[in-house]
Amino acid sequence: MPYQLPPLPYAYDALEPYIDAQTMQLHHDKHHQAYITNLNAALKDYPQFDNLTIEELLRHINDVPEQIRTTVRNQGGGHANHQLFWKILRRNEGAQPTGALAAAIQDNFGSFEQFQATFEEAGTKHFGSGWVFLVVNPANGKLEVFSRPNQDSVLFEGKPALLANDVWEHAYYLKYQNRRAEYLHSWWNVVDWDVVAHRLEGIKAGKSQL
Ligand code: MN3
Repeated sequence: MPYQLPPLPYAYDALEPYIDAQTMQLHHDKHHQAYITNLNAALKDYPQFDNLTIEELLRHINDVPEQIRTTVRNQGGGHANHQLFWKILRRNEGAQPTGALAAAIQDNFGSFEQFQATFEEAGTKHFGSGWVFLVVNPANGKLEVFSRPNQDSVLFEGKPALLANDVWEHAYYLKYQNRRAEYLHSWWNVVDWDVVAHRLEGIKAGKSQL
């Protein structure tokens, strides 16, 4: 099978108390696995895509045959979004961005606090399931915050993500129930700013974006 679930790079309880262990276990082992299983099933009879990374596949979503394009879009987007999500999480003990990342956030949003407010608002106001992203717009190098529905990937629009938060109910409902805004606010405690800073360097250097 071309795509496999990467192991979670830390224990299920590593993000407690902000994200609970049961949510992490279900989210990684069941939800993320399901996107991969369904993606592989959709691609089973299309060996021409066997050697593509998930990033290459999504960047060229319009080359995928129409019969399976919607499935690849949803399930492949789900795989890519979750792969990014696990990578940028770590209990940060109140740390904030530093260096070039902090400067870029300040330049684009005025302050770290304003950036956080913009990101939380995008997540709170997003109707239904989806994701909130912080991306680099390759056209002008500016940082942008926006939400996208379902499992849409920012790779479809060629905008590499610095970070992303999952606002599907499966990401927070066990602990936060209907309180999505509280989840979004609490989530800042588990963003690994070192990884995000490293991603910004990589994006500027034109490296892989997943
Ligand atoms: Mn999810």
